[in-house]
Amino acid sequence: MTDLRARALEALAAQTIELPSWAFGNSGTRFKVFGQPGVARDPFEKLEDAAQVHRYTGVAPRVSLHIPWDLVEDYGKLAAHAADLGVQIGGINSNLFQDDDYRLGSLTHPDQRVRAKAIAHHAQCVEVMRQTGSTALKLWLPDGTNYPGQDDLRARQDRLADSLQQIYALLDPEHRLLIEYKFFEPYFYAMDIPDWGTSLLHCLALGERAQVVLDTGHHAPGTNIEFIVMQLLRAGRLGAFDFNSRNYADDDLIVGSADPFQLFRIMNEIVAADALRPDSGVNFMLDQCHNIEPKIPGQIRSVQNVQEATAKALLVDREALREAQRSGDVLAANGVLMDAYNTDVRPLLAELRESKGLEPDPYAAYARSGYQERIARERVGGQQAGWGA
Ligand code: PSV
Ligand code: MN
Ligand code: MN
Repeated sequence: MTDLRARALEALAAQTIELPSWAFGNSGTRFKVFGQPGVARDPFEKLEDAAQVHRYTGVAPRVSLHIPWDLVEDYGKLAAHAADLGVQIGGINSNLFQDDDYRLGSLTHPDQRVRAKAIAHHAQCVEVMRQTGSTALKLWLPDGTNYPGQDDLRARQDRLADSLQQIYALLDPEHRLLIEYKFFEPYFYAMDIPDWGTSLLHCLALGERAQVVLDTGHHAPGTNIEFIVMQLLRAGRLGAFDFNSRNYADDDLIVGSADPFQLFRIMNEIVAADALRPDSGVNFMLDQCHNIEPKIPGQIRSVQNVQEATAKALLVDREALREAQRSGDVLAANGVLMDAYNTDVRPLLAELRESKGLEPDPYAAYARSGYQERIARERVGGQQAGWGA
């Protein structure tokens, strides 16, 4: 157990979690956006807020950008600002879902001119990558159809394959293309990349630097997400997570809030495949919007939830598990997992933070810092996150 604990501490010390810039702007549902005092007014301030999360947790050194939500004139300046704050720019997310031209699709659109426009947007994103030092282009395809017969499902896949090939060709050798899937919304009959299988098929056709993004909120209820994690790891194509929690739809709530056991089961597959290593190629990102809860504490809580699930997964006694599995002892095998899941890992994480010179409780440390009161005083007219902006 002491060995396991020591190894867990070592692995946790190397873990990093990427934050989404859009978690720091005002956001809401299609019904209402609740503004919050002190919310970031531009991408520079979003980075400042993200840096607070890193400051108190010590494990969130990267921030994903969303283009055009995070449009600035000088990306070199934005990257330098990040560096000054002790963080760096992570993945660049493209946006194919807020333009009138995309009513019938973007990369799958029947009209070649619309497809060309959507591809050109990715050229712009690659330029942002070059200027910020980002190495991941993340593409979520919002295309789909609402009615049977609306368009030819197969022709849409062929057009998509061609568009993706053109985007892949834009990348520099150190760049990766991360392709996200989602089973519904904004279209409700057939999404063009509804599932991991479709995403994987496109990635396999493109080449080794194309990988799948698994957003935990993008599956039907009851889906065994850890099975998908295992399968993508097996294929060497799990590029990243978009972590969030889902009760009903694409809820984008704090990861691990509804089902911490699911998060543990996911992290268990990650640890079992030795994919927690910083060089494993799997990027652990958050994709969340904090609608009613304060943004920075919301992200701190999310980071802590991922850390707790990871710590529990690291405490699984793999030897005992293998032995129970080998001997066909169903309940003992399950018991090994449950023992780890039921461990209170908060003292272990407090120890980890103290070893890094951090306060043991990042949430309380941030609350005491006075930062929230300062931004509420100084920032007027906070920015709305992308949705509905
Ligand atoms: C789509 O639902 C998605 O999960 C994609 O990752 C988008 O980029 C993100 O949400 C925006 O919040
Ligand atoms: Mn996502
Ligand atoms: Mn989503």
